[in-house]
Amino acid sequence: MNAIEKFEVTGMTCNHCVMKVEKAIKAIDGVKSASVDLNLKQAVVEYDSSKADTVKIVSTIEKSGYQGKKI
Ligand code: 9UX
Repeated sequence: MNAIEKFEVTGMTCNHCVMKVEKAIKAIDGVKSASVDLNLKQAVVEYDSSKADTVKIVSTIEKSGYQGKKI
């Protein structure tokens, strides 16, 4: 099934941070799109819920060096 979820992403201070997080999320199998906003501290991710899940997305944000939380 298609899923769209929002995540709070804290710790990003510049647009290069944004690109790092977006690239990491987009590399997850099943992710169709990822849009990260620096000012809103938010990531909106569209994914196939049979392949990816919110835990995987949060752990990927954390591995990129930031703090992620499903909202
Ligand atoms: Mo910008 Mo972000 O120089 O980890 S890339 S602060």
